Amino acid sequence: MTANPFLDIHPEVAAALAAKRPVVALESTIIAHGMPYPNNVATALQVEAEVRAHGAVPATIAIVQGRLKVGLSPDEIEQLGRGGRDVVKVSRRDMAFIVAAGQTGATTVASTMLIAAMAGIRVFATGGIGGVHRGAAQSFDISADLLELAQTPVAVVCAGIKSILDLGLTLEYLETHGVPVVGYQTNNLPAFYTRESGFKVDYRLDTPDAIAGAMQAQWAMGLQGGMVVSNPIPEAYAMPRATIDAAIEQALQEARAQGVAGKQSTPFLLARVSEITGGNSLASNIQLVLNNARLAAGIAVAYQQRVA
Ligand code: PSU
Ligand code: MN
Repeated sequence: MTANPFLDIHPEVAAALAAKRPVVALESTIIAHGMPYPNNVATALQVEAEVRAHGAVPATIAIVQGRLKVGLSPDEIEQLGRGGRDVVKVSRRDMAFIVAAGQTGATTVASTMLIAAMAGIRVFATGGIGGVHRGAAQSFDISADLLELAQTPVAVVCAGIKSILDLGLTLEYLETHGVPVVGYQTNNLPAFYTRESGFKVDYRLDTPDAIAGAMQAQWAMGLQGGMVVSNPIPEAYAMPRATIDAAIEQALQEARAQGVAGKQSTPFLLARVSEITGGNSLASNIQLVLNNARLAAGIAVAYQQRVA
């Protein structure tokens, strides 16, 4: 790989990568835009601890003063969390401009994957990925996360696809672009707060090593994209489908009424759903991210054993 003049890999992460030890990438839009302060900061630190407890080194990714940071200090996480919605949300198309201006930004799944791949990290844990929005036939609102999954070799562990999105269209889009959707110990596509969505995954795999085996095969034969690893929320934290569906309907209606579009649309919907459902959804959100961090660490460990 050619040296990237904008990449700053934290010494601990760099040492792990050099020694071929497992590393898990983590995103920062979930910190700045996905949860309220101070829960966002506490959760981000807990997620890092969970990755460590399961044998991998965490690398939380963001852009800080124009640098692509792979691995943040607790102070940097605090800044992103405190900044909240004032922090710029950076997807692939925004990266060059934020870097050139020396600004700070929170990275989405798309830009986190991209920066992880630049650093040589293959496994990434988050809460939910972006997708095809409801009404996309009119709005054309399709997350850049999906096209990143089509071209960047990182496995993204998530709790499925939040039903603010059109799950059926998201699956069709992923299929078109050659992105596999794996279910961890399930045939059902989870929908973030719920363990089932009514849709199926493409492949059920029951162990971290089986997932690592698919990753190894995909990349060893030169296929370029990533994969979605969907991990259902633990039963004890799953939410009643009706509660979530009602909140999502209300949030979608408000978004339409206010003409919310473009990059504002996902953060608006996420914030409104969490405000409408209150503390319950926050607790669920935190638990599913921790659950994904554990699985991602297990996959990273298994993958490194295979490629070592
Ligand atoms: N979905 C969630 N929680 C999130 C996001 C999506 O359930 O925090 C964030 C992720 O950072 C994701 C981004 O990459 O929103 C997608 O935004 P957009 O739809 O504008 O691409
Ligand atoms: Mn969008």
